Amino acid sequence: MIQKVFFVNGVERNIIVEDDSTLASVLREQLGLTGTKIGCGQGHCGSCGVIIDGTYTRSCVYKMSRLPEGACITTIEGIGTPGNLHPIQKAWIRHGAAQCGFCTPGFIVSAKALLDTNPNPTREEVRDWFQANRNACRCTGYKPIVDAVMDAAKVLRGEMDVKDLDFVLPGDGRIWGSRYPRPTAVGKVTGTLDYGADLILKMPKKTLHAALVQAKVSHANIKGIDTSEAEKMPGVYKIVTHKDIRGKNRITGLITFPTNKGDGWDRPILCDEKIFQYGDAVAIVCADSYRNAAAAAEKVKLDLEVLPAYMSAPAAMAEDAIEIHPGTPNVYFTQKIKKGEDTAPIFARSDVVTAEDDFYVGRQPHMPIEPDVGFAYLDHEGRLVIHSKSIGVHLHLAMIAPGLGVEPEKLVLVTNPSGGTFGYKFSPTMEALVGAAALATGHPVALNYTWKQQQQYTGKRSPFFVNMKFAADREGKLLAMETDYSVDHGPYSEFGDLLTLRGTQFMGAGYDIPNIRGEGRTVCTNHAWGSAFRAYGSPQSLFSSEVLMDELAEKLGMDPLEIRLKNAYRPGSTSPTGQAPESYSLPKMLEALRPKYELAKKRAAEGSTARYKKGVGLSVGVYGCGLDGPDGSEARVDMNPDGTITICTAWEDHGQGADIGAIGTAHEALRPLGISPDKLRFTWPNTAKCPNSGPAGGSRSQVMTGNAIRVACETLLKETAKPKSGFFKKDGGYMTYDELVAAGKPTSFAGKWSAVEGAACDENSQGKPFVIYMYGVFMAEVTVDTETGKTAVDRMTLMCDCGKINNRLVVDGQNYGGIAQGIGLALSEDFEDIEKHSTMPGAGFPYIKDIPDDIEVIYFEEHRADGPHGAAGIGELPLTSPHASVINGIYNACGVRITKLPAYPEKVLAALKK
Ligand code: MCN
Ligand code: FES
Ligand code: FES
Repeated sequence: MIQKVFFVNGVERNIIVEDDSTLASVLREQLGLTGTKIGCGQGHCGSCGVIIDGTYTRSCVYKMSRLPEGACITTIEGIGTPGNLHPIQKAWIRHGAAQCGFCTPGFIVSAKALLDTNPNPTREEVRDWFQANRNACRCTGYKPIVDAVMDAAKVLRGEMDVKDLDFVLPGDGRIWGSRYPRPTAVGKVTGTLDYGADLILKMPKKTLHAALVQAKVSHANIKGIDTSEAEKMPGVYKIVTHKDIRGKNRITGLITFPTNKGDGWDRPILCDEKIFQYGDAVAIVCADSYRNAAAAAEKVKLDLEVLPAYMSAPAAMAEDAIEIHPGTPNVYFTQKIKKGEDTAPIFARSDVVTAEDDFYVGRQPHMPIEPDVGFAYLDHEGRLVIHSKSIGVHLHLAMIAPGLGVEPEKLVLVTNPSGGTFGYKFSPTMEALVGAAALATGHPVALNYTWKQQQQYTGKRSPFFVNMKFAADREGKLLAMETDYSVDHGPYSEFGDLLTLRGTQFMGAGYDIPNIRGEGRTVCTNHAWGSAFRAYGSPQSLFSSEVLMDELAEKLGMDPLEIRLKNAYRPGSTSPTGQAPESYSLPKMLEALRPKYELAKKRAAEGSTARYKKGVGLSVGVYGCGLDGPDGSEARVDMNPDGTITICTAWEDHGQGADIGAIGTAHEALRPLGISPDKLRFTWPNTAKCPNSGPAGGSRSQVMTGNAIRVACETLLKETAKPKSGFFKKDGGYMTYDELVAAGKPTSFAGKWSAVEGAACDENSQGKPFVIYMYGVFMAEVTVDTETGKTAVDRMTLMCDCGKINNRLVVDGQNYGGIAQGIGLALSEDFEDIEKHSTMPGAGFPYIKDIPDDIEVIYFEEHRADGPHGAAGIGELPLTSPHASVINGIYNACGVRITKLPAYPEKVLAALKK
């Protein structure tokens, strides 16, 4: 133990700390300053940033033993408070620089340290600073963060009035389509919003802390689990194994297609008979502290019979491969596509031009800065309540209740403020684990993954191995497409069939291709399980068709823009699923891009040198908003006695902006009331309190839940309208809460909406799976260093049609952040090597200097008849195909066609040498 005297935010602290404790743990656990977040815990992300005696420091790797006597520490709490925001915090809000907000306190502290030493930085100096200090953000694409720092610096230098950072409500009081800040922004920029790990520190003392016993092999039979030594370790309360689980001990994906050869009950909560992938949980040690739990977990002995591990789809498909789930073939689902005429005779014709290639998009990791976290307890009504980062509370309740052996009405799921998920939380992760532990111990149980566990034991993007062929006439009109692909979905089948269907829905999307034949298959492997990842299936599908499009253009001697323009959806076109598009924005966007594209090509030609080759690449992006078929949602609006209105939904917030999504949509629908937006409240999802709004996946919420909110608000207006009165039949206004109560009328109004035109795809992938789509055209400008093979993306342009925009800050932010993830997917991100790819730098996390500061987004707000106030979705559009534009740019720059991602420098260099 060491006694330490130091100052935090000007207050003297005199405390005793453990010899090896870090500053971050002392601030959070001993001083209760939870504004300082812990993301990676390894010095790679900067979310734990503080200032020590004027120096910006990552507190998670700073040992207390090093702290000088009397040191002065500034944390986010010392920079500004909700009632007294610092200009940097105000600038963050103004620019929408906090999405999930988990990185925000660290960034703001870092920006303060920068501006204290350099009050007048250039944008590049700001970027250099964040790069050097490893401030990482997964949501924003960094541009809004630099915008915020530049504005804050101006205010601090006295060149801008701090009031200019405030949002000013327009004269008509309307916030729809504006840059109104999201309601959670103040909590995020001040570090006062509690995320899962913060809530754990504020739990009652009897809370147990869990550590997982995990497999260190990828495939094995379990012959024994010996917990005897571990049970004797200090602080251990109970070690939970499969024997303690009351129910089926399986998580189900719920909807398994009838032609799926598995039954969907293949994912254990705690492994009983087999290990299916590295990191699989076998036991949960529950102890008085995480440290004791983790030490005891090391002592649990597993007796395993190691089996051959099939780490890719081709390996698991080999003749001699054993069944990973005995009784179910490793290839457990097949999806065909059949549109128009047979394609074989078309490809055989002598007057057609064809292109064919093989493509691979790999196991992109989601890499939220906040690792997975949650807790469970039995509440005063005897219900099991589980708090997590779930982005589908009602869905997950149904997926885990039978496995736990809990009646659905005795189970409650709640979403905590979340530091990003990007889709990995479409699958339950630790919910059933903490649930089982709470049931087995009768205590609240908390589980906070390390960042390594986040990488190794949550789902990943499923790799697609694709072969694709195009046939076109000599003028470049597409005549036919053939596809053949295998999806490596890891060991667990949940949503694997659906993902495979996405392949047939989005390969070739954006173009009118009259004749298509193809087949995709879902393959069970022993690598990381496949979960949803932003744009779900389309980055794999569109990478193939968008790179092949360039190959076809080259064979035809056509420009990549012209061939896209020739084939883009127009009235009379149909999508690969035979559906008529609901918006024909693609040709407009391509036309509008043309002058920018010509300029970009000119810049590339003029900027290239013998060593540095510049190029321009294009891609088209399309994705649906919703779950297949007639998706729908539910919402409720509650009038409150104090004149506020609560928009009650289970719209889960990953960080994308469910709060402002709900409020912006409701405010527009309630405009006749003349209510000011600060009188509208939103809800955190809770299955016991909120209607079933469905999961926040598939970019569906603005459309589905937005419509349910609109309907609920319209019902409120109808039910509360006072009769028109007087000679001119003037509007009588609307009843207040008190008036409704006095009249014995309800004060809550339900709204339900479903997409009646939707029709799920048939066995040939034909149907109308989504009523609304998002459309975009990406242009990447890249530089390839021909000596190292390294690619830099200099500039990105996106032409974007997401319908009418609810909130511009949000939509811009979604686009910048998604594009940044696309650049990562193209150049660096992977989770193939389980050890090497378990850290942020190891997995190729894009830091600020990997992402261009120059990102331009141009909107084509085509009104959607089925969208609330004309909106489509946006969340996933920016990650549909930006990576394809980067790869096409590399070819344009130096003649290297990378078809298997990521385009690591050594891969580009090897191809250059060839
Ligand atoms: N929006 C808008 N105007 C439109 C369309 C949408 O202002 N015309 C706003 C919405 O109000 C909402 C946001 O944009 O705040 C996204 O809306 P939508 O496209 O409906 O998507 P969801 O709310 O269903 O969010 C999910 C989507 C998905 S599927 C993933 S994955 C994803 C994403 O959003 N993960 C994210 N964006 C993310 N952003 C962050 N920061 N973190 C994640 O984990
Ligand atoms: Fe400290 Fe990531 S750098 S938590
Ligand atoms: Fe930066 Fe989410 S806002 S990680």
